[in-house]
Amino acid sequence: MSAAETKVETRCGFVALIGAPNAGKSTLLNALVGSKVSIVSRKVQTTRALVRGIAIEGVAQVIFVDTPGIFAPRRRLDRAMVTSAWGGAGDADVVALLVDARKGIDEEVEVILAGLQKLKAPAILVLNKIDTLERSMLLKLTTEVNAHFAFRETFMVSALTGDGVPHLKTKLAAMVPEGPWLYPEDQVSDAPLRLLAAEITREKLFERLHDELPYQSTVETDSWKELPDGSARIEQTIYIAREGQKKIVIGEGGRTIKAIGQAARKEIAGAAEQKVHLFLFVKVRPNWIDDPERYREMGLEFPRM
Ligand SMILES: Nc1nc2c(ncn2[C@@H]2O[C@H](COP(=O)(O)OP(=O)(O)OP(=O)(O)O)[C@@H](O)[C@H]2O)c(=O)[nH]1
Ligand SMILES: [Mg+2]
Repeated sequence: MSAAETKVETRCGFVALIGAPNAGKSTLLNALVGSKVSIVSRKVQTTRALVRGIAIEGVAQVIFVDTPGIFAPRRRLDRAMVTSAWGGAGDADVVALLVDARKGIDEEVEVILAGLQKLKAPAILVLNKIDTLERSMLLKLTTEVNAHFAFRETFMVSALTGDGVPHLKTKLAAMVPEGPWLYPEDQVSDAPLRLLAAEITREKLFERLHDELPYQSTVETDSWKELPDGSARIEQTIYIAREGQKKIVIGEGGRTIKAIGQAARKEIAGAAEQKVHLFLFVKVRPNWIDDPERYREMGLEFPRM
């Protein structure tokens, strides 16, 4: 074969981002992809199902898989989330464990480190949130974590500032196997817009509601109608568990739901690249957390027990 005929081998593969709740997995996914595909909040357990974000790096197409945080599950929903996270890790070509560098190794991280032994894919360590501490602390932490599990490599990043993210992306792109790209070049997410829209509204709920409420609620897009003027009419339902929670979600004079709706509408319009009319409905469903239909909507397997 002459030089002119030399074919460039493309690469394509899945990199799962796993870690304890709040480690910064979704923030890192968005930074790697360069676009917001997964919701983020200051609260734990924000991500509930696998979220794929697609990035191109040289000859490689990398499908980053954001996963729910891994923790000791109590409720049925928790179990479904943790199972989905380990499932995402099990199916990946490379597993990246994110550790909040400020927190270091705690009980949650120890459990994940033990679980890594069962995976076949190569694992790398990503110390995240390096903007929050002295560089000198990082070396000690690297040694400490690697004593629990022999990672292929350790990276230090700030998903928030972007520090170290391009380097990490280049290295991960070289680790995925050779093969044809699975998605069109300009695609950053495989999620349908109606699901992304529900997630955006859920993010606004997580921002504005506190205590148990975010964990006892879920959001679904019921309808999405294209109007003749090019705008979309979207109806969503916020499911909550108790009647008493309704007045908190709605707020005094409807203030809370209005703020949630306004913030969500703006962001959904940006994602859909069209004008959006958003209608939010609040429904009390004491057993939504045990309803298989809600899990299907979220993209989760329904755990029998
Ligand atoms: N200072 C700092 N904060 C960060 C960084 N990365 C993420 N965060 C913050 O950490 C919080 C949690 O971020 P997420 O990306 O939602 O974390 P997650 O791991 O996806 O959390 P779950 O989905 O709940 O498991 C948010 O407030 C982020 O802004 C970082 O590099 N530096
Ligand atoms: Mg997340």
